[in-house]
Amino acid sequence: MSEEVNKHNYSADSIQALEGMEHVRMRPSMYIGDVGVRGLHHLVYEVVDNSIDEAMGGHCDTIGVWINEDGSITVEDNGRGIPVDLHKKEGVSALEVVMTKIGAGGKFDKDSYKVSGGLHGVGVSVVNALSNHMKSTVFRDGKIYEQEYEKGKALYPVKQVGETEKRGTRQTFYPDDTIFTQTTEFSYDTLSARMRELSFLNKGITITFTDKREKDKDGNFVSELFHSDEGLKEYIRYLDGNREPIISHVISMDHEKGEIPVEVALIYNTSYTENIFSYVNNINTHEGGTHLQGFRSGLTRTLKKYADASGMLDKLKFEIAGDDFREGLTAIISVKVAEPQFEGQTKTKLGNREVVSPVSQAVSEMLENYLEENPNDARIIIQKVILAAQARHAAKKAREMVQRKTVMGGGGLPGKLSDCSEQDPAKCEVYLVEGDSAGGTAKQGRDRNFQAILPLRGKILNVEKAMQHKVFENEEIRNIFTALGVTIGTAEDSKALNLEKLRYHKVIIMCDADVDGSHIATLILTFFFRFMRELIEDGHVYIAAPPLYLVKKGNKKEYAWNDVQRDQANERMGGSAAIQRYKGLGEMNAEQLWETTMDPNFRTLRQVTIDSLAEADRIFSMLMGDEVPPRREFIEKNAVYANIDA
Ligand code: 0RA
Repeated sequence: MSEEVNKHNYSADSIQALEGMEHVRMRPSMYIGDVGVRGLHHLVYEVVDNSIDEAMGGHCDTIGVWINEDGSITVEDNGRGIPVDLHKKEGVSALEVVMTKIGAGGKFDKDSYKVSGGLHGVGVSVVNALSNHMKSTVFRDGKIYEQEYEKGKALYPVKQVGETEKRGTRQTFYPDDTIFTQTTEFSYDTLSARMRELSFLNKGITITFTDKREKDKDGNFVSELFHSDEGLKEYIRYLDGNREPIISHVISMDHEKGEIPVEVALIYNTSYTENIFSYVNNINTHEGGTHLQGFRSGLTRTLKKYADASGMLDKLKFEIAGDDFREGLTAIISVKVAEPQFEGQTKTKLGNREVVSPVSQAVSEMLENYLEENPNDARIIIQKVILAAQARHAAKKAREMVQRKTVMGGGGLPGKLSDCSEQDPAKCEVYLVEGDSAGGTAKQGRDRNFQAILPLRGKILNVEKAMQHKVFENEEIRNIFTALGVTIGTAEDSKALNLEKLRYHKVIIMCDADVDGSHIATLILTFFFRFMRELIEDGHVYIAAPPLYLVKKGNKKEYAWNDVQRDQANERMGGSAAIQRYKGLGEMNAEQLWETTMDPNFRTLRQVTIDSLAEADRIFSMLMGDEVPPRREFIEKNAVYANIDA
């Protein structure tokens, strides 16, 4: 670090910088989306993004990420090291500018893809502002430099603390618990999924991820190494590992050299679902946008042309629609855009028009080559498309039946629904209850002012395995649509969801606390994930948590949700209490069910959230299999405990 910096009026300079930083602390959600679990993990992504940029610039190949023993996070790369020399305009080191000035970003290089929308790319200074403590270590020019911060404020000017052969940057931070009031605990699974995703999206980089809070049975820290040489091609194999491919290869291409770097990979499988994941600058664009549009048009145009020329469509009595080309398709599109315009409700829709045609052309070229070289696979794909078109005709009729009943109220509400009296959807909840008998208990136990009950008969249809028209013909599923007031399909998009008339803002799945119950809950979740995803994304879906035990002695009784609670309750009662293990909701009477599972003042609801669409898709496709344990695991992993009524 240079002499000038020490001589400079150091504190005067930090004041100006602090204004922006204060704003971040005052309005954190403007910068990181929210201050819940999602926002917390976003801090890590922000720091890792900077190292990924350094790697994409060709300056480093390894990134290490640690959750430390004390719960803090460390990210280290072997890049050039953030410059520490004097930043002329600011009068302090460049490192300090990067760390303490909002918008400085650290993007000194013009050739990097900065991200102006979405949630990424807000700059590491935002992480610093939202951390109790942060420490930057730079390995550069044979020296080690260090600077520490508290709530975004530098504690001292950058100092040299030693010598080294290493190059790179290390960042360690402790999220501020006065900002992240819900939790400051990082989830291994959430971070691990993101690191895996990043390694597929940026082939060639090695990312190691280690959780030092935990050791495995051999005494080693839980750790994973992510590295992908084939990028999206490998990503597709990972995502579709539980599905059966119908063609022999993953079709892929990588146009890195163009104005707009485009990477695409796809495969067709035996399923009936369409799975397209799109990314811009490593950000999952949930709402799609121009790159997705380009992909679809390239795919449709090329396959249609091939099918027409093949004569396979000659006997078909109706037109093939865009949807038909995407049944059983799993695809990933990743583009890099210098100045992305993010639109849409969650700012995850790419708006740049100039992206459409390069993507479309790249996809066409890739497919033309593949179809030409693999005529067998080409026939298989076209046959699948024809089957999809035929099924679509059948599905359309079935869907229209749901539509008519829901929109015109023709069929009325399902007979089994016990509605509530409150009309304001924001205040209303509906319990989807496993079985008619538990449904009856819930109906007696509920507060009928705002709680509705819809009993579901046994196992609902596994939508992963069913063709679309079967889904819309299924009575239980039709009842869910009708009861919730949700309709599907518009003139432009046959799968678009209309949530405007959603009758209940809380949709609560209540099943037995056993393996069968979690299976049923998963079937319902699978249905929501495939057919009403926005309902989950908008935070409307919850899982009720019925107790496992009743601990009783004399006129004292306590409920327990796990073995520890059970033993503690027993101890409180002197150790000789009678313990009843609830085998299902049916064993509780109405009052007990209300007290434990339905009373907003007491119950615990687990809100269902989706960290990563790709990961969720992979898990649901895995659940297609007949094994129960993975289903159970899913529910436990993906339902975040949230005491939302407290
Ligand atoms: C701009 C210029 C230089 C390095 C970096 C940025 C840089 C930033 C980060 C953030 C995390 N890791 C990083 N590694 C490097 C150096 C330019 C030069 O040496 O000429």
